[in-house]
Amino acid sequence: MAIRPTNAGSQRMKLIASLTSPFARKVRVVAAEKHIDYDLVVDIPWNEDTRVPQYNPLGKVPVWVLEDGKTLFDSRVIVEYLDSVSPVGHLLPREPRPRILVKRWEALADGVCEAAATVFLERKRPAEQQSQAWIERQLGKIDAALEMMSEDLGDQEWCTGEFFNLSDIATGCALGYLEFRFPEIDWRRRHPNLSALHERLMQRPSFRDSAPPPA
Ligand code: GSF
Repeated sequence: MAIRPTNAGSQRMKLIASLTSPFARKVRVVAAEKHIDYDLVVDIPWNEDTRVPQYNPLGKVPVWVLEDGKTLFDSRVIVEYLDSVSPVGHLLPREPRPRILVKRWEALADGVCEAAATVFLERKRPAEQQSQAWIERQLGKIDAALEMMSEDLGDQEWCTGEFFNLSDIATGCALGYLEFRFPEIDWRRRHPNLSALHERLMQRPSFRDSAPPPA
């Protein structure tokens, strides 16, 4: 995998991503676990010179560019595609109920990332424009979601039981994002089982290699 500037042309598949996006990290972990080769194009969608809107009209990363130039977004669509094109280590079960339970975990974990990113952005606004009530509302979602994750994980090794899958990847990316942006949220002490899950995940090269860069 090579990190290339945004203007590199290539027939190889590309992932357009920022290195801090938890949604992009989910895609990077999935691609690594599935041994899918691609070029990583780092593009920060908030920068003036971003080219993300040329690939995704919503202006958000991650975007996956296929060999023929077709673009895929958002992260849930991308990871489902990557899982379906490579037979290596399925990350989504085939059976409807187990499959939808994994996607439910993913929705919960992505929801934590959305709420956390909302708080992060709100806090970057001028102090007098920030809404404390809005911030509290989002932090409440994060707390409630962590509570549910911890309860559903229980004393299992992985989120849905004995097999590692997309539910663990999505959850690990959400926990990693909280650790990165909100070190003051004490989820490790409140939910030791989530902390242990995160430690287990960080032993995997896919997680270690995609950790957010030091701030
Ligand atoms: C969320 C992507 C997103 O919010 C997904 O891919 O799963 N549902 C989408 N990306 C953010 C960066 S981050 O918070 O990960 C983004 O690109 N924001 C730019 C913007 O203009 O909103």
